[in-house]
Amino acid sequence: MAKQQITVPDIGGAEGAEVIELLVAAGDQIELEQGLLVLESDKASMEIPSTLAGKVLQVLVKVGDELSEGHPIVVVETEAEAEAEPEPESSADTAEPEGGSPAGEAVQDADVEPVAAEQASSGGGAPSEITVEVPDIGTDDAVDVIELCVKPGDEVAEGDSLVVLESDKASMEVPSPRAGKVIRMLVKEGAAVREGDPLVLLESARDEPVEVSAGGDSPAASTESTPVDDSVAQAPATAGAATSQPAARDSDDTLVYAGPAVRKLARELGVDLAKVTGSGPRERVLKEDVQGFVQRALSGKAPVAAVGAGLPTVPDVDFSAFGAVETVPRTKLDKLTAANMQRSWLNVPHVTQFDDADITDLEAFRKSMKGEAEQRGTRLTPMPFLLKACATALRDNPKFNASVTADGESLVYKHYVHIGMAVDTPVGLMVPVIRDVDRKSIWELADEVVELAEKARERKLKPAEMQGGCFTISSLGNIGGNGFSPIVNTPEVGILGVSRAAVKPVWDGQAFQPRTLLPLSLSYDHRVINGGDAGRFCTQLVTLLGDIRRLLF
Ligand code: CAO
Repeated sequence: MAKQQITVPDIGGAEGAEVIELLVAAGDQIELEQGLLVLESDKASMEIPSTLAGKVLQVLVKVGDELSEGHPIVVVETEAEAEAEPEPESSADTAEPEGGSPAGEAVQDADVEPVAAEQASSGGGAPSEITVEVPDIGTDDAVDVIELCVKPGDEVAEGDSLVVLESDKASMEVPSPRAGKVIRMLVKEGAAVREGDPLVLLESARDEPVEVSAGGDSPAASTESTPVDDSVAQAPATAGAATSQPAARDSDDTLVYAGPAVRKLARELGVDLAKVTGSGPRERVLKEDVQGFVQRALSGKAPVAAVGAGLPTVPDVDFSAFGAVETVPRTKLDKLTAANMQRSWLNVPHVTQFDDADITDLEAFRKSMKGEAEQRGTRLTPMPFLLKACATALRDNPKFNASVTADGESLVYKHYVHIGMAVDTPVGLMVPVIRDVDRKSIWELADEVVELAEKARERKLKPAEMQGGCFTISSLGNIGGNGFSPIVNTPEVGILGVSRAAVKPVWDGQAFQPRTLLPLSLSYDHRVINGGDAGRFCTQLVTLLGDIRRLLF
């Protein structure tokens, strides 16, 4: 038997993805690939599969925690023999409090091996002295010691906060790398320290090499914050490792506690943080607070001036006055999609151009290839052809493959053609991005359409798989409708809406012919694209889809 720890895998650079659902509990037997928990970031929700089979000894996180790559999730007892030393007295069960640890804390129990990490190689047993130093704090500048959380003689558990440091950008707690006893404090409150400076002399229970900064990210790297709070700092169950809590002045010179990611979100949404009530400890503003503020503003419950000056508010109606109602909280993804739509709608002057493509020949060809598609284990819908046609039109009409800089001064032309595909999922709209569409074959695109749509519906998309799009296709073809005007997925400047193809009579000069027509609606950002550009783009699409041999050129 061996105890092993499973950590958050590469989630495409997402920081502070929130645990929205735990799928296992202590005592559960789990299989390889079995879902452990569901994480939700700004862009996606994703199920994190187990990389081990065995029995769950401990779940180290809880719903609401915000995790990044490398954060420990569960401790699993596996059948395999442990390569590390025999189990010492202090097991994971005693070293870690019940209820798990919050985001930012890396649980480093010596006898629990992170799955991806190398096996420990210590002899263990003998007490030793450790000098805990200032870890990588993401800056060469000195930072202040603003709080000493322990004193000589204190017993500390691994992960307990020893001191709190503060720079002009963030504050961070320095965790104890090991359980032990404080022998001496090597700094005073108010001292200025740099990376590597000694902070605390500890007597550790065991003689092992110690990675002092093992607990967490540097404040510079951390995008989510954990409070610097006495109770939090002292309690191993909730102590953050290297966490940041920038307290910066916002408008009106109000001191606002919020992490960098929260500030970024607030900037993007045009929210004045000083007007947001923080629900975190010490009234720290969380992402949810900003999102809630925007939601309330959009529904008329908060001062709209904060998100869109001069907009009249939509009144809050008590629908229960008219009959039975049920109020269901929206998912985070749902609310973010709403905020993004609103942002695009408010910022981008939209125009939509409509046309029909005659896909009679395309459909005949596509249907003739269905058997071959099946043999290849894929599905050939109109989507791969639409992607290919759009890629050609994007190459030939580079303004559609551009974005406008935030100051409106320049256009950024992209020399790659990555196209997003809107996917309708039970939890909301997701837009995975197919990369280098112009360089892929129809079969390759067909495979990717199937794979990405499936991943989206199973909530397995990584944030990286939804980034970098130049243009989006939103196909409601399998659902129905004659046409719709999609909202541009900013900072992209164009989006193609595709409705249901239907056989219609088309006059050929002598008689009506039954032709399969595919309704297209191209919405574009009129700050960047002129009607003429859009007309040319749309006409080229219609021509390409009308005769797909042209896609060969
Ligand atoms: N006209 C008629 N039939 C169409 C069609 C169209 N425009 N587009 C697809 N179909 C057919 C397909 O050919 C397929 O039938 P066959 O198996 O007989 O060939 C069937 O409809 C189902 O296709 P599909 O939807 O499974 O696959 P797709 O590649 O066409 O689309 C995807 C994939 C992920 C884009 C789609 O499933 C989806 O989720 N669409 C919704 C997008 C959305 O929500 N947009 C709104 C965003 S704004 O709120």
